[in-house]
Amino acid sequence: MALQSACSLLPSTISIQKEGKFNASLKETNLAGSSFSNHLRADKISTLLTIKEQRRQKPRLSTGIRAQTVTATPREASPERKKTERKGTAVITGASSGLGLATAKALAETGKWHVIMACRNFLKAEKAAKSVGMSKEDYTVMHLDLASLESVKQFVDNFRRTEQPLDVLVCNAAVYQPTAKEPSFTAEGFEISVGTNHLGHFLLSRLLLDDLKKSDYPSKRMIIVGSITGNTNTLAGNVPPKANLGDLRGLASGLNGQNSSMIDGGEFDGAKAYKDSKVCNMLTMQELHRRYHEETGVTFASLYPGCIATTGLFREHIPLFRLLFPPFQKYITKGYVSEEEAGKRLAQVSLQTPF
Ligand code: NDP
Ligand code: PMR
Repeated sequence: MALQSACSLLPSTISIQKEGKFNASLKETNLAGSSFSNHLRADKISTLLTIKEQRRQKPRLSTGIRAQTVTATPREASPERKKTERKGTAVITGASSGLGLATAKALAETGKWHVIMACRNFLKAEKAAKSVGMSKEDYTVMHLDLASLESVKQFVDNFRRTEQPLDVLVCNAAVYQPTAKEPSFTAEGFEISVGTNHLGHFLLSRLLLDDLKKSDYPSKRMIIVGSITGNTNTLAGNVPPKANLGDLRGLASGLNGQNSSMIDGGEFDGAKAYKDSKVCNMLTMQELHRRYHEETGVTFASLYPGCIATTGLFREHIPLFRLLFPPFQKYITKGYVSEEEAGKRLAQVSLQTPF
């Protein structure tokens, strides 16, 4: 059952298998390239950068955004061409802290968006929204636990019951377990990092695609948060353990710890599982765009927001890491970005509008 759902949920990653070994060599790009491995290039997945597109249209856009798989085509009407009066509705997963919260705030502050904060901890999300000064009418908290596919389905049902349109979906939530010695598992028994970050979002994206398709908003978007650490052609991506999906044998065997809990079938490594999950996130958006953009008018993209070294993502890392990581990123790699700035970047990419 678990294997069946893993396979049926993963057309994009399974399709990579037929191309042979996939080494997660996503190109990290700075407002530029967006190609994946040569295998995928051979598969004729061609992408253009939305941000590039945006810069053509709106030269004032920040140049600091790094993106892996942002795509755009002429089919998407620009906000200038097609105006709509109603407020847009954006769902953001994991909006209870860090980047998700900063993005929710940035969207709400435009006055043009209602944000559905899709969170596993209702109270924490409510408190977080209040703490950043979001007004009640600009957001709704709805329960979503991405570590349970049942909860994902329930969330979609609940969202549909509200009868709101869906214009933008931001897949932001993630877990990172760099110090875990043993794997832990989602409700359906998948290793938790890939289960939450990839499989949970994969199901959510597939289900909500129908809702996005129905939206009459000028710019319909599905954005996922990627990471430079999944790109092995960058310095950051070469810090061990490197992302590597191998031939997907662990995924094919259920990712449930019986054979392996890693996608490539190897020994459990929490940091690698996270990086693998980010590769899957980025590939999913690229493949969804290739398959569904023409038919749905939805733009699918992924974004690396910069290194937000202060967020709760590193809560399970050793204390010394948490102490040294922010100054290391600020003063040595210069890859550091504040939560607020990263939130603005993600909001801009989600709306295709600089503000
Ligand atoms: P945070 O830990 O602050 O935020 C992660 C969010 O995900 C939290 O709101 C958390 O909820 C939520 N979450 C975790 N598990 C689940 C679950 N099972 N169901 C629903 N929500 C869940 O980290 P960041 O803000 O840094 O991370 C946001 C995104 O940015 C992630 O996708 C991460 O991979 C990406 N990213 C981060 C970088 C960085 O430097 N920080 C760099 C590159 C990418 P709760 O509040 O309940 O814990
Ligand atoms: Mg990395 C150019 C340099 C660069 C950038 C932009 C990052 C981003 N990192 C860089 C370099 C290095 N890092 C180097 C040279 C080292 C060895 C000292 C290093 C180490 C390191 C560790 C141990 N870096 C890390 C970790 C983590 O645990 C973080 C991680 O991989 O989380 C998955 C991380 C990160 N470095 C980054 C970014 C953005 C992260 C967090 C990635 C994410 O949240 O997705």
